[in-house]
Amino acid sequence: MTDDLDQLRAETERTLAAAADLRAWDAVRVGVLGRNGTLTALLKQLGAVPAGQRRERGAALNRLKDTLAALIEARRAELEDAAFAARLAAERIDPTLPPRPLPAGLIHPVSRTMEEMAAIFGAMGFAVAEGPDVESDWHNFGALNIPAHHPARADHDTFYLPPAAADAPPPVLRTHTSPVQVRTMLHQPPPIRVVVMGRTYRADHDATHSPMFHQLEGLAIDRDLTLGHLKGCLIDFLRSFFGIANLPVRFRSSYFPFTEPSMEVDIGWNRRTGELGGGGDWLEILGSGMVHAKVLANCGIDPAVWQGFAFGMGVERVTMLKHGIPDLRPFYDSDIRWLHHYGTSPLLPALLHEGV
Ligand code: 2NL
Repeated sequence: MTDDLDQLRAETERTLAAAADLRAWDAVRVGVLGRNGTLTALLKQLGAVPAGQRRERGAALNRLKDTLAALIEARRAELEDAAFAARLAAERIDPTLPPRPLPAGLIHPVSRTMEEMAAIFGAMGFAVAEGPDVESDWHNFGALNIPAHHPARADHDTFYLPPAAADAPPPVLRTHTSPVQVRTMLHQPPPIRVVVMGRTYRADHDATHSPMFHQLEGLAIDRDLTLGHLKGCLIDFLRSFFGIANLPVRFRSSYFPFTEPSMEVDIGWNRRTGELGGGGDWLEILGSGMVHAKVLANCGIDPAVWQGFAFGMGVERVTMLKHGIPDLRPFYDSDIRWLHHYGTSPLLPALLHEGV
């Protein structure tokens, strides 16, 4: 009389084994133990069993129910394990693979030069100052002893901007970084030692001039500074910047409206090979001088007590000389091939060009 129970057990084992996923498994579970399940139906029929057999039949059905529940639960664990194993296999990663190369950014040669300049002058005690690109006529020219109609104005090819009022002098794009030194003198009592690096603008565009370029200027003011301090400072800077310990440096008398006396500075090179050093030729590299007494007075500094020196140079120009870059124009072309050639990695230099 237990044939039908053995049969149900065998049938359940077969359908469980055939259930390939948890969906099929659940259908089997409901089909056996659910409200309309096969085992549930047998339990419901228990009342119709003759009284003499009911007890034994009931006990057998309960044992079968426990057995089937255990089989069903075991199959579920099996299917879950299989599903997890399949997921692990599908999502397997190989941690030994090399990383995909990331596109690495590069430092522009102008930025690199300015960082080096800040480091060299920083070691000599100069702070770095910054100021606006749009300046008043007075900060850019007037304070620097370049009044309106002064011939030096013509050299500057100034970009004038719309004036604030009809009778006001138009603001300008700064033609040099000097207005930042002017602002420093106005706002900070001497002694002063600052360098200023940044964008400058002149309405001039050809193979060797860009309407936007970068300058470095320096200013030192103290009670007893002399031309000797100026010379020592600039010789040290040039030899350090170009990395040539015995680089010849020559000071040549010149004229700027904002310095007196004024000197242009030349370094030694070989005109034929372009190599810097003792090549017998001279190359003009920067302008300098003792700050004009009128400029000090314009900026609220008493020229009877304080004096100092100042200098200026073009950042692109010294960068081209240092790294043998032949053409100015690609500096602003944003051509990634040029940057890969002349730029520097912000990461380990050894990893440059390795795509890391
Ligand atoms: C050059 C020449 C120079 C200065 C810049 C300066 C600034 C102040 C006062 C006095 Cl606030 N001088 N700057 C002085 C001499 C030369 O630059 O050839 N630049 C590219």
